Amino acid sequence: DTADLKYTDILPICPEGLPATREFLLKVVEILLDYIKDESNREEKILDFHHPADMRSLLSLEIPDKGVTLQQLVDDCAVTLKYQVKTGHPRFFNQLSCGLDLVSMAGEWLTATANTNMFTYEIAPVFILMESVILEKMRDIIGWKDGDSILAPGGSISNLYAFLAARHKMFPGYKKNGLHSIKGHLVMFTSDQCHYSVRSCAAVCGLGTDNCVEVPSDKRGRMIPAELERLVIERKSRGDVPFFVNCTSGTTVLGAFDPINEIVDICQKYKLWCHVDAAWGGGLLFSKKYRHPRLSGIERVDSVTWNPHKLMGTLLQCSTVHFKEPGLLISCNQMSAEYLFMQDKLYDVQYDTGDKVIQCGRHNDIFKLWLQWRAKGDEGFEKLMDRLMELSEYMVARIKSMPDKYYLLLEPECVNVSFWYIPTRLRSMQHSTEREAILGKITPVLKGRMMQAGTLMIGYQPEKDTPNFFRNIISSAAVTESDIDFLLAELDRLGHD
Ligand code: ABU
Repeated sequence: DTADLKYTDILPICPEGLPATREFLLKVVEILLDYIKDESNREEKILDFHHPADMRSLLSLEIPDKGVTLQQLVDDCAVTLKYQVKTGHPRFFNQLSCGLDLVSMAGEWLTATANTNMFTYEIAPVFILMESVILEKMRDIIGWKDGDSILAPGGSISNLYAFLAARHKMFPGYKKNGLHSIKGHLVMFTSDQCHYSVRSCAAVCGLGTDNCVEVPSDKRGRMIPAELERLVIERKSRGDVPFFVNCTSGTTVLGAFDPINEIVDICQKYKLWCHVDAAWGGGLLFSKKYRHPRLSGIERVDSVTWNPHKLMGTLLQCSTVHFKEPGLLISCNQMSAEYLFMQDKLYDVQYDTGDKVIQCGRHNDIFKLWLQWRAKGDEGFEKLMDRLMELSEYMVARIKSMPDKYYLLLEPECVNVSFWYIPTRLRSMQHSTEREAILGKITPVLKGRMMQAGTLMIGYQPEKDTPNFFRNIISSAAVTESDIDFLLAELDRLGHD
């Protein structure tokens, strides 16, 4: 019984502690399994919302002077999950990463148990080889026979790696001489719908956000290539040095795909690096039905960010960045730390991948993806992509069938469905900027009601001149048509007044 036992009674401190260790961990696993059971039960709420001060009073968060018992730790685990938002619930449509892939989760459990660092083959031989195999496969799906890749802690950092490699390619002296090696002001370009991490590259890498030029997008949120060319010419005429274009495949809010081929043509004409941020839309590369035309031309670009933790449902976090040119990552980022990356090791030190990155400690994000991919095969991911898109099309059709209650903002290219719910009192009002302004105020109120009820979660945001609207995401394998029917009926129940 773990009732009176403490951490000193289990491994590794207590050599005879195997039975207590087993009992403690099995109790924790029971709690996790109960959570998984509840999460997949549509009768269960997604969340039990409390404001921060109230939540604080429901929890015992203080760290005591003397450690608590193992039983208390088990209880702590249960309380933690009691108040956690169930992101794997079939009615959680709030973020780009939704759902709980159980094979990937099993991988994460193993990863935690192995508890190793991904910087050297020496201490992570199997995981390093898995990384090599999976990243090569992803490059092959992009359309490259060669190149190099790395897993990074999130899409924003993956985009930063692309920026750094592009600058290194154009100004190899920057690594040693810094700013002095660059004559003129570097300028980068991205659409006004891009993820904010692209602008962040300009801020953290010394360009300044004024030199991250926002290219206008069309009504569906896709970059307008003619505008890109106009802005490149304009900046060149000022004496600036354009060097990097970010093209988004699956924008965060609208799910738009910038036209890659047309953008690559411009990049080649003006000798600019072309990066594709496919953190969100990259999963559609698996789908014969949806890959084209959305991602057509991706094989022509210089680098690609692609996050398996989004559409592919790999557990958070799992982000990858890929380069067409081999050798660039190591050349750009290598610091040759002598205590870690000795060149006279027993094995081929090219497998010490930690010297390709700007961090030192590197979490193992590969095993959960490898295990999940083994389970699904390429075919399983293709089926998942097609199913998520099919469900989104179903939702769009249902919304269109009730024009008095719902207003669809645009035909989506991905699983982002952007819409307003229209309460009864506004249904007879002509759709106009005045009605949009009112709907923009109603949307957060309705979101608040959803969270209080705990039955549904959908994200909302404003976008340029468009006031707040809902952005519904279907990226969980748990979702069915009946959940979409429920979503629409529940919005009507919560918001009809
Ligand atoms: N990195 C983008 C995630 C944003 C979202 O889930 O809405």
